[in-house]
Amino acid sequence: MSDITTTPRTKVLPKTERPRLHKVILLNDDYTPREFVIVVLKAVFRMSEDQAYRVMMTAHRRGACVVAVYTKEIAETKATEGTDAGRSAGHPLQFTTEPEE
Ligand code: TYC
Repeated sequence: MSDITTTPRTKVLPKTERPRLHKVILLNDDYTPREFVIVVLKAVFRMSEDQAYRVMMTAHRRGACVVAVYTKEIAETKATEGTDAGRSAGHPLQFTTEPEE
């Protein structure tokens, strides 16, 4: 008779949830020049002229436009950078963030 005992090994696979993504939203206002909004979108969000123009015009026409989605921390940093760029130039340009559904 063999005296080998086996220990059952259960492999616990941790279920890691993906971090919720957050949207950065560009808000329209009546004062910031269109060209300035495009410059900020290109600089902060690495958009092409074309993409930046479309996003700016969508915000201009509809009041707001989703610019991009990131993890919470990055979304908040980018929104602050964009808003600060406007403030530094004397414009009321605003970016906000909100969690994705
Ligand atoms: N509405 C501004 C204007 O007519 C341009 C503008 C567009 C400002 C989008 C902000 O998010 C914005 N000068």
